[in-house]
Amino acid sequence: MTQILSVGDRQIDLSTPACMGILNATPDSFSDGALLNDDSSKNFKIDLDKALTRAEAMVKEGALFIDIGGESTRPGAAIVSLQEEIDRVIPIIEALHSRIDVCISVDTSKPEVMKQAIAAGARLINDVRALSLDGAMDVVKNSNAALCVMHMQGKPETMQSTISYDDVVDEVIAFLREKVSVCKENGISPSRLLIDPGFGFGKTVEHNYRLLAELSRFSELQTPLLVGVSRKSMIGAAIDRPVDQRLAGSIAATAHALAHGAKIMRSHDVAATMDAIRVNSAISSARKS
Ligand code: 9MG
Repeated sequence: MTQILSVGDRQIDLSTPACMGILNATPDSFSDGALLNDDSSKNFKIDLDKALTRAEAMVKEGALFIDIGGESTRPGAAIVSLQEEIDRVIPIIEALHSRIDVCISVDTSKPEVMKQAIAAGARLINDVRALSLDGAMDVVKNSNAALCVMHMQGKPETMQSTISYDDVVDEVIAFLREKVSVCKENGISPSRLLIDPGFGFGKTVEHNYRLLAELSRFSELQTPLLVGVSRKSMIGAAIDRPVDQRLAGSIAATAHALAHGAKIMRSHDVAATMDAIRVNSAISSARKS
């Protein structure tokens, strides 16, 4: 499998796994309240300086990617209008692009946001809806941005209420295989693709742990694997701790994911995730060939 990911005009070598730092420009994200300049979500307005300071700190800690999102995809989160999402993410992308040399990822499903984000400097489209909105495929195929294709059963509004699988691992792999194939048919080079099982998206805790336990099976898709488990409820369920006390649990899951093929870890806690990546690399290098 190729370990090189084409991200715009950059070639990223994923033979050593990388960290994607999370920058949520939403009022209801996992503990990102520091980006608000008003403590009521009704008057939510992003503080650009705080967003840039946080992004710069994550890059200093070792993040190769910064994933910027303006729409919360947590179960039951409010729907965000196109203009609202643009107002939340585009100024951050523009400012970050002009200040730091980092791969900017945009977490969006809306084609117009994708288009404006790419024009502003984003080079990776992280679409939890896997290009299912009309026009999304065209935007990606007419760019040189990389694409993360994620599995989700249902929609964020309802995904945790109607969950059903015969075999979650088989079904998630089949879904991703089909999406990768459609992307290739549309002319998107495999070197631009990442796949992601979508932990927490239309899955019970048991489904999430089954996917994690069998993560190495995703290598059959021959496409680099992105994993996001940071602070998620599957971690909380195993350790019975609230979201602000899930670092150790998240790193335990990260270590397992890295040992079983993950190439990019999406995380709120970049420094600790980089430590896990470095220890994983030390173990990999020590293995007898
Ligand atoms: C936006 N977002 C939230 N969780 C995520 C995950 O696990 N993977 C990806 N690709 N995006 C996510």
